[in-house]
Amino acid sequence: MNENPAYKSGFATLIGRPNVGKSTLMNRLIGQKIAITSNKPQTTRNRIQTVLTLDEGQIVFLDTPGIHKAKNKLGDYMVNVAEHTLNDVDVILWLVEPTNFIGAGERHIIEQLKKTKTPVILVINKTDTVKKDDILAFIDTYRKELDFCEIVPVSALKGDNTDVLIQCILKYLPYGPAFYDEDTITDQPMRQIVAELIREKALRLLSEEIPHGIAVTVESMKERGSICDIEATIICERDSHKGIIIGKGGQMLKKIGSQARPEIEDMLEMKVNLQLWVKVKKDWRDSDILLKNFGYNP
Ligand code: GDP
Ligand code: K
Ligand code: MG
Repeated sequence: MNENPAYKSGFATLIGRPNVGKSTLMNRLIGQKIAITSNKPQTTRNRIQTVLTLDEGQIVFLDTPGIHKAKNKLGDYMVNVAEHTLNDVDVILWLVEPTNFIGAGERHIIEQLKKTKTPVILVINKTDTVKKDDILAFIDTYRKELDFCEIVPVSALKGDNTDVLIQCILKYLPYGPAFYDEDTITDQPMRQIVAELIREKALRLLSEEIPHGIAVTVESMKERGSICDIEATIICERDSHKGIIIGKGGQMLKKIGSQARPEIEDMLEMKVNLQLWVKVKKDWRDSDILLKNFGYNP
């Protein structure tokens, strides 16, 4: 495919407020679940890179943590990653909710986008939740705020119009050979994906009492014949949280494990024996050393 002079390759980043559907869209575009999703903001902490290889070209997607005002060192790191990415990519996909309301979060993003020369595609997501006729008004509202190279309404959840979005992205990529082998889907280490899948289940199952204060580390992954033994630890900030994560008679921890296991099995294509532990590490979100430990390289 690299012989083809019309072949294109480049980088696209997904930005937008927390919960707008960035990870869902990226998973949809590459046709596989790599980035975890949940209805809690700040689900995505690291920069996740995924690859879509087509006959016409190769798109490398960067799913960034949200651009927002930071509250602690982890937040700081997440914001920096997102803002630095804007000038380094070929095209920016700005995802927004299907609404006429432009709030402080959107204003902050508009300010960042005004500073970059990178073309911006406005992606109006979640169109499955609104009437078709209303979408034109949303387009008009946003068009007044910034010069977009394209405006594409989609439903990441249903997959509506995402093929059109892919064609739009390709337009803005430079000609050139593929960066990655055509089988590559992500540069995330396997352990990190496993950790993220567990974190996703924990986020979804635990009540609001434990908002973002958990991390997951995978201590070991060992193949034993046709089974993979995995040991992982959920780290939380308080003793009281530890109790909630474990649950009565260990029920919550069991539930997290039994929801994460089939997805890990799907990804590894083998049976998994998952052992989960819970540990308390106070204030890990403000410690550089602990952040590094969890793979967030500040
Ligand atoms: P992120 O924080 O921007 O990465 O957002 P996520 O991808 O984690 O999605 C946040 C929530 O919005 C999840 O509950 C998704 O299922 C939901 N969501 C994402 N895209 C769509 C969509 O197109 N339609 C609907 N109805 N829900 C969506
Ligand atoms: K989310
Ligand atoms: Mg996300």
